[in-house]
Amino acid sequence: MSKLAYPLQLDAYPPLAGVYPLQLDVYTPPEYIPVPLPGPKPTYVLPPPMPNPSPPVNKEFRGTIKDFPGADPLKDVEVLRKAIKSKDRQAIVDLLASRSNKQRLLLLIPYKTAYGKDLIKDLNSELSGDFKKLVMAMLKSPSEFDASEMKRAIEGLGTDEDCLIEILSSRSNSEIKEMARLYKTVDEDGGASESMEDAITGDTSCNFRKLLISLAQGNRDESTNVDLSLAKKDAQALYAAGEAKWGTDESKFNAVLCGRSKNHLRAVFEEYLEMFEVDIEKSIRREMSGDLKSGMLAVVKCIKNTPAYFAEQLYKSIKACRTTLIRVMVSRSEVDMLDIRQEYLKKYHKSLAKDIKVSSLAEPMASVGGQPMKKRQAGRPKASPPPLSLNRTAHQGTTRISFSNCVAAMTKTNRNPFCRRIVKALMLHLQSAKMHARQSRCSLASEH
Ligand SMILES: [Ca+2]
Repeated sequence: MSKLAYPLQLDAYPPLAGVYPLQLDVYTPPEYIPVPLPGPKPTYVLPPPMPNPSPPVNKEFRGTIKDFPGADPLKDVEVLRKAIKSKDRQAIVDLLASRSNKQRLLLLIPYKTAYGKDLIKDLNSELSGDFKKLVMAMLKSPSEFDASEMKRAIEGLGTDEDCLIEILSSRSNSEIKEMARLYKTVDEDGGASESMEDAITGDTSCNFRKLLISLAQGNRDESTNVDLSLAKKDAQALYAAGEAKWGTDESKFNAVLCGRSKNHLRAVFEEYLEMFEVDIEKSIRREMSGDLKSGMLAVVKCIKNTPAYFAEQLYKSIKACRTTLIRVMVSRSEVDMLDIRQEYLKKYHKSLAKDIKVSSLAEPMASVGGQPMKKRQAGRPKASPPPLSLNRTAHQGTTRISFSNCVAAMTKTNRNPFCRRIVKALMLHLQSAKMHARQSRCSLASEH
């Protein structure tokens, strides 16, 4: 025993006959003889030089839903028509969730041409509940959907502040401007519609209103360069307007948080933390309250890390508010759903797809008429639901399954079903090969 103690004394081991010491010089590698390839020698052509040596780098696509390769609108509308007629909801899910927004919108005219009917109206009368809301959302362009969500948030019972905050703090200037343009035209009653700004003004108050109006201008500096000395000055100004002051100067926060570029603000937040040893989010929590606080926090979170903000929105809404769940899934599936999935896993140590699948199958906890929980508490006490016939409950059950399948599908990349079949076949093949290897190993072991 003592011989084997550290430091290891290698000579303490008895030499193995014929093995040690290794005689490396005995080994001679086989001579390498290049085998000439048949056919003429290939010629290499250098790729043409890039037209612009430094084009803006296109950020990699981080959504889950892409254009489905080779989708044929004429065939798609046929599938949809058949599915609507036979009430086959799964076929509707399979088709719509595997097409990009652009491809879905391209179905509207061929459907009308082929059947003389409006696809949206047909689906609207055929579907129900959250599934219907989801499908209706999927058949709007992103800006149209934003405008309709803003309209619902403002004109519905009470105000859905969370929706206003989410949309206005996360969209780009051009997206906000297009949404405001469409807001005026999106009017289901066909009457003249007021501007988005007037609607916000009429429905909100005080500093929260000022924050939303600032954001609704869609006028944020979108340059990418950062001026560090200005960042230091902004950080000092924010501290002076909040923590260092009796009360709070909210207008200073508005001016900086709604006007400056995102890159600049990231530098401001870093400077703020370094100079005053407190996170800007913590200062906002201490200085403000209510909707203003949640609004400012959303702006800061979106600037710091937009996918993380949406992961949090999903986590909060997954059980409580179907409207938010639908909005986030539809509006981010072609933007940054892959990043949102990662942030969700990082933050909550759970899979977003699994969480959505489980919770969307369950009875929604507080989604009544599309209003989040606090609206209902503020309003009349909830009337007890009318007794349901067995038939209706069963119908609601299948609708819920379709809803769940459809939202869950949006968390995954839409692959060609043909590719999926090949992968499945390969997996089966691998499994059987493994099983075969195991069996032969077992039989070998039993022989010995
Ligand atoms: Ca203060």
